Amino acid sequence: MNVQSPVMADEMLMANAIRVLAMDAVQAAGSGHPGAPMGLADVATVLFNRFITIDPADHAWPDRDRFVMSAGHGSMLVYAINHLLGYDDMDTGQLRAFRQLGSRTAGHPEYGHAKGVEVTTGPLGQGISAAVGMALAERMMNARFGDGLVDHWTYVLAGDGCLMEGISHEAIDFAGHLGLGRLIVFWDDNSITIDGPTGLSTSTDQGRRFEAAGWHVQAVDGHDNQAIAAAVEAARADRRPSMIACRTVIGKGAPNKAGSHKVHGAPLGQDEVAATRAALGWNAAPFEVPDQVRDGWRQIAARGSRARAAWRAAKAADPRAGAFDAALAPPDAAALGAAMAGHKRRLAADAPGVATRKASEMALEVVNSVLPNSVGGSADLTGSNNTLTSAMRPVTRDDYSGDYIHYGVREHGMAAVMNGIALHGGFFTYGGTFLVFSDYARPAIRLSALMGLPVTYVMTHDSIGLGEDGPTHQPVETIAALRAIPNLNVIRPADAVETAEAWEIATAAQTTPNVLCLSRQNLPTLRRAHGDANLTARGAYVLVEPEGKRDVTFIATGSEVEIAVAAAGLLGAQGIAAAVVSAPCFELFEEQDEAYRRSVLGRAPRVGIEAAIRQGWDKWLGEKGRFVGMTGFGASAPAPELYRHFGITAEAAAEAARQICDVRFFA
Ligand SMILES: Cc1ncc(C[n+]2csc(CCOP(=O)(O)OP(=O)(O)O)c2C)c(N)n1
Ligand SMILES: [Mg+2]
Repeated sequence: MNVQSPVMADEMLMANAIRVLAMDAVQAAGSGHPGAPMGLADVATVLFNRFITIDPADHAWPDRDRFVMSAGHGSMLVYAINHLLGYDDMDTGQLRAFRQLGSRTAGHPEYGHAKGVEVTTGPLGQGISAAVGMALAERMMNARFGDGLVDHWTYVLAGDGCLMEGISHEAIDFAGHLGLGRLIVFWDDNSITIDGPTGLSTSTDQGRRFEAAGWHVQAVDGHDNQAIAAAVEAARADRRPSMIACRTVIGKGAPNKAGSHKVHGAPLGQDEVAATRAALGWNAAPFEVPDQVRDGWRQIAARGSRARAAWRAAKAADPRAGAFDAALAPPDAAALGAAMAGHKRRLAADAPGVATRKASEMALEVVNSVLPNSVGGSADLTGSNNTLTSAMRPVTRDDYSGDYIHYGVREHGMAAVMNGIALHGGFFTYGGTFLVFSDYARPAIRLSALMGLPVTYVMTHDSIGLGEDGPTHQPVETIAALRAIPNLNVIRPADAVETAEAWEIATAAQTTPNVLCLSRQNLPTLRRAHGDANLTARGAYVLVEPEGKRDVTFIATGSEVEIAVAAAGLLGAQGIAAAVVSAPCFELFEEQDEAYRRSVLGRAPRVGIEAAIRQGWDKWLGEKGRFVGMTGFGASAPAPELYRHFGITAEAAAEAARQICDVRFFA
């Protein structure tokens, strides 16, 4: 067809603006990925021009559509679009400073840097999976607040790489099962990845793969605007989640390099940039956009602005508006604090001897009774993680008003979906699995931390203390590995009181995810004197202070605090003054002022006790310090036997202390 409609003629220019801005920014930076933005420019232009509802003047407007560039290496697509739409934080200077220190235009889109970036992407597969969480959150909010307040779409651009990554299987499967019809994924079907043609490494029929998971699937020419638009219409009309396979040419517009893996991740070079300009008939200088083209994009923003005004008017008349705003606001810290203080008081009096996973369930009963928007779940270990509280109901494809998510055996998907729920807004979200399987979720946990999302991970069976399931299930290096992730609180409570405090920290979190490491085995309540103050929030505190000067200080976490207390008792009987420090969270302890840290750690030699590897402990132990813990994998046996076998006992800890403290004693 040679005759083009005016819409399509305008759209061609609008798309070419993306192409040129992307190629010029990559050229200026001397690195980056021009191929995907150039190949996806037509799909993105049709999507924005005809469908997407967003308002750059209020980027966080709750009922906006969500746009996720899952193929994060194509970040310039997002920055170019946001520049063209008129986001006030995406001026030409930002495009010129692409990939430079201090710019908002990071190599991969980073949540919180630039407005309109809904999620940090770059690790392939994370975007599409977080988008599933966004689409689920949309339906869950819709079930609570109705079409007048919540009625939006989640659109995803995903590449071959996103669909090859294992996490995409979990997310696609889960979205199909839950019937998330508000989710539309465009697959950038360009048959190219970094190494070359996709035929080097995959033969999957992606359409049939999505269909098998219950999706609506279409295939179009990704440079045929009418076909793309018709496919989006059909996708929106279908009740299932939709995948539109868009056959595209990577680097489309570059006359010599398009269609080759050479445009995936390198500047086109001056000659090819010039040739592309000529081929596209684009005369504007780098980073200049003709007014006519800019106007086309600004009309999209104007449409979004009108939609937002209409939404605000509808909201003003909606009786649920107050509850809606409350759901989006941080949890009511005062109400939670009061409820948790009451809970702690009862615990101190009752002194239950329960596993911290059980104590977690008890604390969650309090949390979930106070927070109307708490949403829990587990990766098929509900009865082990104790994540389901009494009033919770499952979320299903027929009823999104529930608040408990059966994530299935999908740890990685669960973590990414929780990120998406948190990003969407409206819920306090937590999910559980065995601590050792946090490795299966680690890339998404890392993104929770990088994005600063207040997601809570309920990780039970946190050591050899789980016993008979053996070394496959017993974390030894896992806690150290989690502590290595910046901006992540790893909290390992010692008893029911600390567990309650851990939940108080998790619910109050705004920009830090929390991992709760919880025991399978029963533990005594060690904090018997009630105080409202949250001692766990200080990271570490003195649980037992001997009379007079300390000869030695035990520092322990979780289930090993009980052992430390017993060891201190053994030493006390021999006239050695031992203090016990409970250290549920290294990260929070590090944040305390030096005077507090010194007062807790003291001057006496120290012995650390944790049924895990030593890595990460030395900073607390000092030069003379000893460590009682694991040096290799565990074994399959009853837990008490394992503790004896691996020498993590009160006797061993007392012996380690005797070896380093200066007290002379006569046996
Ligand atoms: C988890 C992960 N593994 C590897 C990479 C490195 N990487 C970036 S892009 C890419 C190839 C992606 O191919 P595709 O999605 O088809 O993008 P296209 O080349 O078509 O732009 C790879 C391997 C990554 N970003 N994330
Ligand atoms: Mg590709």
